[in-house]
Amino acid sequence: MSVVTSDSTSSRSSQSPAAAGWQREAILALFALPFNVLMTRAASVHQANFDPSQVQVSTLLSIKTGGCPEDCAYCPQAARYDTGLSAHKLMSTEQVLERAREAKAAGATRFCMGAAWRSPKDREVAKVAEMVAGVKALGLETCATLGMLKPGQADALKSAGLDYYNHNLDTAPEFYGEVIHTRAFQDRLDTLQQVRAAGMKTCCGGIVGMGETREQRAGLLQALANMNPPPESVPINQLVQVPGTPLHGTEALDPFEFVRTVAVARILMPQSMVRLSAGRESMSDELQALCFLAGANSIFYGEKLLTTGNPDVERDRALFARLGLVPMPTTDAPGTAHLDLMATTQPGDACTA
Ligand code: SAM
Ligand code: DTB
Ligand code: SF4
Repeated sequence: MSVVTSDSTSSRSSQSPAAAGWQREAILALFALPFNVLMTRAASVHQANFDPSQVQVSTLLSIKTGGCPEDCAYCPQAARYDTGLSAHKLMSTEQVLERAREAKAAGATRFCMGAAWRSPKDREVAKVAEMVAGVKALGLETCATLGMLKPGQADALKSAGLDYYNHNLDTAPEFYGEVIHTRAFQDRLDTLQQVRAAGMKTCCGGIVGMGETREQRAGLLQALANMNPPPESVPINQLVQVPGTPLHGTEALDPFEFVRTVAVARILMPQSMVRLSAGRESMSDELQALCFLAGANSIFYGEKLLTTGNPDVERDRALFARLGLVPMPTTDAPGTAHLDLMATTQPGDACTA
């Protein structure tokens, strides 16, 4: 019996990106490591860059739901798919602030506002900017995901106090055309460029479990890691399969392959927050624990993502307690976040974003 004592990626050339960035072969070699070797590697990268007991906690709110003209094959909010979703127009600022206050009381430090737009109009950006300013004034970090941005819009959001803009690559450039036809991969890079130019941090990741190959998962991570600089926040979503969307019925991804994807993301982007994002509701506590060990250090917290379910806050509080995890203080005000996720809650005080 042979014993694995080293691996093919331990050479300097493949362990860190060359000037040209991460190469696909080096990333695939990481994916191919024995599971325990990959986990050990990812955990040590995590530990070298973060306190591994800390997990950043964000809450999502859909501020404008459904009726989207795009054709993203995974998305329940695309108007062209019959998913039974009830659409709603842009919420009022006061409604949004009420939800942000609830999120803060439940222990979130970042509040992310999502809108089912292809690209917002300037007057819509002005309304969101008002919400951003109000959420920021509550002492929360702010994030928004509104679709593609036109020149000037990123600046308006930054001026209002937006910390992060979420805009995902979603998948590898070579698989992208099988998932989305109404806008190009390059459009996404262009929006991200505007976000950077406005001085905001980027939250950018993708979805796995859409029928892509391992090579394509590596391609997504390659595109993310080779951004200069890489995104500060990297959401790794597992496809939430919604009846009526074209991807409903896609063969499920092996959970260990999902964990491998998280681990490789951690190794490629050592200083980014890697978010265990959509898909947690269907994951066991044990699987989530493996993802945290692999270097995930951020979650969405609250019973709902945008339109689909997320673990309820009681389950997450219990999970944090079982694993000895604690909420990460915000970078803006270190040490000020006292997120008593383990506290007993009263009915109705949980974030229902
Ligand atoms: N409309 C904007 C856009 O597409 O950029 C913002 C909202 S959109 C719903 C934000 C992200 O949610 C998508 O880029 C995708 O990565 C993720 N998402 C949407 N539906 C999903 C699903 N069923 N499973 C996992 N992630 C999903
Ligand atoms: C991200 O990467 N995942 C979040 C957030 N960014 C906006 C959205 C997940 C959406 C899952 C499907 C839904 O709830 O509609
Ligand atoms: Fe629209 Fe965004 Fe959903 Fe695509 S992912 S259909 S752009 S809401």
